[in-house]
Amino acid sequence: MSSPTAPERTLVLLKPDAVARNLRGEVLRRIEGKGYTVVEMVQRTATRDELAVHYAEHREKPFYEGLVDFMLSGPVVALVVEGHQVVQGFRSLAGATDPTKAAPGTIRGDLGRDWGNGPQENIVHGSDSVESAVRELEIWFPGS
Ligand code: IDP
Ligand code: MG
Repeated sequence: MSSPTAPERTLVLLKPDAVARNLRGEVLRRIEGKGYTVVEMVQRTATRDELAVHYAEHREKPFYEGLVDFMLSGPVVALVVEGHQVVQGFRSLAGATDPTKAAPGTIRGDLGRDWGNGPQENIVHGSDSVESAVRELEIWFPGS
């Protein structure tokens, strides 16, 4: 028998494409419909400095500059989402990175597409591990 687990928190970002296309409500509906709890939510434009920290693992990738410019192209909505196994659970809701390949039924599969920039505009960010979530939440919601 498995032992009880503590709830987790993850960072979700509604990227500038989701905000520009008025998909906030649709994405929130899926998160809340799944049963997770939105415990913090703010809409604002990111800074280049915080994106450099947030996307540090991608700094050497060929798509890095384009990704940062896209993330600065308009406001994002940052969410703290809570629930048991929410880190993995939200990644599952979000679907594969490339919205062209993401399965129908997922956020990226249903709402995202290629607009000529490859997999860049894919609606949402979700932390990829509990450790990443702790690190990323401190960037977007310091001290919370
Ligand atoms: P993830 O968001 O599914 O964790 P990562 O590999 O961590 O995917 O990439 C971070 C973000 O960088 C993606 O969500 C997407 O917006 C963008 N991205 C990833 N791969 C590419 C690429 O090959 N070209 C353009 N943008 C990319
Ligand atoms: Mg990632």
